[in-house]
Amino acid sequence: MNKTLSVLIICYLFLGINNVDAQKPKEIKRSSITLKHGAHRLGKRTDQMMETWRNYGLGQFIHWGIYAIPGGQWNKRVYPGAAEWIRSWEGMPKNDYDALYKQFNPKNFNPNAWAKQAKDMGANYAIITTKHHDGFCLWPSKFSDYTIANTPYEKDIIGQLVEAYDKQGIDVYLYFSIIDWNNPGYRSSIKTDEDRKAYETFKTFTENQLVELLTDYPTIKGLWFDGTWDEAWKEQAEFADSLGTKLRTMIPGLVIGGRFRPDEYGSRGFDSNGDLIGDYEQGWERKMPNSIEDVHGNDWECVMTIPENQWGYQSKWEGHIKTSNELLEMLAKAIALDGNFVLNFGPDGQGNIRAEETKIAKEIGDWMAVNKNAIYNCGNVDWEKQDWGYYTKNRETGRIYMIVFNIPISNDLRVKTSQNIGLSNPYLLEKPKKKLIAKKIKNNEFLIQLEPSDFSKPLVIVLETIDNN
Ligand code: H79
Repeated sequence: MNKTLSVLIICYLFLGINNVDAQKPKEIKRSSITLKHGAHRLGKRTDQMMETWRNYGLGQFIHWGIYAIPGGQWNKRVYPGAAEWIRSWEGMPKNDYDALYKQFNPKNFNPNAWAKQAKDMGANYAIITTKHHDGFCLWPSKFSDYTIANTPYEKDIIGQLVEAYDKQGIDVYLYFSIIDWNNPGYRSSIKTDEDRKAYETFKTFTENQLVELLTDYPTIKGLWFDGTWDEAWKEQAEFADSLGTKLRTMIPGLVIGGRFRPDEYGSRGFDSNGDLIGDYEQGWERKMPNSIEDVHGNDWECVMTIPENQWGYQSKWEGHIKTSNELLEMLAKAIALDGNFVLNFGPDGQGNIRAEETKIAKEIGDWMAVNKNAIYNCGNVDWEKQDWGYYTKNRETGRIYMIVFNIPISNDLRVKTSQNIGLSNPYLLEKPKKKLIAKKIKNNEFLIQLEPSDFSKPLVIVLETIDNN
């Protein structure tokens, strides 16, 4: 055999192996590098707690802290970034920011009203900031003076919120920023021995605070980590891994996303073999996957803002403000791609949820009240996507829903089922008695005929399938 031919054959073999790799990425990739602090599990978690998480559908995010006081403005100038980042702006003197807590006294704070609003919107879980990058703690942490206990308000905000959401039957997840601009040991990168020493104290502090949160609020279901992109944190694979293990022992079933810990090469989210670290993919922040291939068979969650990029209270909302119909479309898409959708709210410095947010919550809630069956406990259908919207499928009953956002001028909605799956009796979820016609036009292809009508809200059609296999 000449040299060129053997090179070709070797290349072919490699390509062959790579193709197998593409179909079964995990098993093959697994053996590529041995990692001590990479993924500890391949594939989805199958326990009850994670089943519950998977079926939430819709969640509410709350960003609250002392950044709500300036509300994205200082000395009549508007900070162009995200309001919760205002401390990092040259227009905001650090001393002024760091003194804000002395005036934090949210007179209108009503935890039951927030929880009720989440419930009425149809949220099954809530993610609540305990501490953002500024380091200010909404709970009376023993390990810091920069907490709610030292504000004029004094009372524990997190405790009240956990109680209120628990009462509404909404599962609570605590947001925790690893970045902490207030802690003297915090470093974004470690350059000197002194930095290393300081960072050791910061690690102990971080561990203490997390243990404290799980001890004080034992009903919470998970932790939502943020601010883990620092070089300093990316070097803490061993520490973060053992801390994660410890936290998971404190609350069995605890859900922690892929953003928490790096592997020993500093890879976050996915380890150096490409396997998901943690319980679900946490990278979908203000963006969404486009197809089921983009989520690689993992659990995932999208967290979304109503304006382009404001999480904490920004008194001057600028740019495009999403409508409830746009947000419902994102929700439907998330469910159709096997994820959850979490919508953010940023209450003001007095504890009020702004009117625009309340309006959107109400509009989503009104739609959910009628159509929640197409969202809760639902996931992906492997039928060809059509332009009218999204299919979802109840994981227990197998019932398929069409969530329709675009009605063609013909009023006919095309449905292409999988092999030998027929349709009978489609009906509108909001009017179950009114049957629609599914006209068979080919094998596995139907047109669902709507009557010309003005729909102002996304429409849900329930499909009953007939398995002719
Ligand atoms: O809490 C909300 C945001 O404040 C927070 N996550 C949501 C849930 C968030 N902080 N930053 N980001 C989201 C975007 C990250 C920006 C980064 Fe960078 C770009 C991180 C690293 C490069 C900004 C610029 C921070 C460091 C340099």
